[in-house]
Amino acid sequence: MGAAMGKSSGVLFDSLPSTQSTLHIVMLGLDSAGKTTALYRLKFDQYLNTVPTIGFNCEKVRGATGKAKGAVFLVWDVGGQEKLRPLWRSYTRCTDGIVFVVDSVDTERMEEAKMELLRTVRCPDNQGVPLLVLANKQDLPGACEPRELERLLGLYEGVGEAPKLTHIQPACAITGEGLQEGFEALYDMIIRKRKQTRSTKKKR
Ligand SMILES: Nc1nc2c(ncn2[C@@H]2O[C@H](COP(=O)(O)OP(=O)(O)OP(=O)(O)O)[C@@H](O)[C@H]2O)c(=O)[nH]1
Ligand SMILES: [Mg+2]
Repeated sequence: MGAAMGKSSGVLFDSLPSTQSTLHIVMLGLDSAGKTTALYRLKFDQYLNTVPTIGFNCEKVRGATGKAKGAVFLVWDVGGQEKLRPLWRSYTRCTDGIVFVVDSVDTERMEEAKMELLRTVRCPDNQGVPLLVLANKQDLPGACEPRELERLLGLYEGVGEAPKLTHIQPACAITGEGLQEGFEALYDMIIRKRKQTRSTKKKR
């Protein structure tokens, strides 16, 4: 997060083609969930030590797998400490997708994570915005499985017949396992949502 990182990201920014539209992604979640670790793993393909984020980090990240290969994501990683959470709303305005990172071993704060997630998805600005839940820290013993997390976070509560634009992905931000898969799923949801929006517009 030091000056060196700012410099190198500047170089990478310049090398991206301008022809492809960039997808805006906001990464949220309680403090210490692993957001910044995930961002740097995706960006630099290595583990980088982090400090708690005050404010935000922002990096351009490229999709590497499946249909998302070559897609460009502008990822905003926002600090998750309680005092910073009121700021989340200003980042989710006009975003293409939300990534909510959960520490899968932090069962004590799962209810708190659920509350913040609900607050986020219920925000009028975020209605229908594709959501990727990263079930992070799967490398640790006792990590909650995605199925269990789905239940604890109430992911599909109140969802009727229609499949919600939500995906849960087990991950380990330290090794990078699951991160690209997660972004691929998010990319798919964003494309699906765009198609839906286009066809409803046509019907009008
Ligand atoms: N074992 C394990 N530790 C992880 C993983 N991801 C992150 N961590 C550790 O969790 C701690 C917090 O990680 P950060 O990426 O700084 O968390 P954050 O979500 O950005 O936190 P804030 O910036 O305060 O919102 C660090 O010590 C990371 O090394 C993971 O997948 N497995
Ligand atoms: Mg951080």
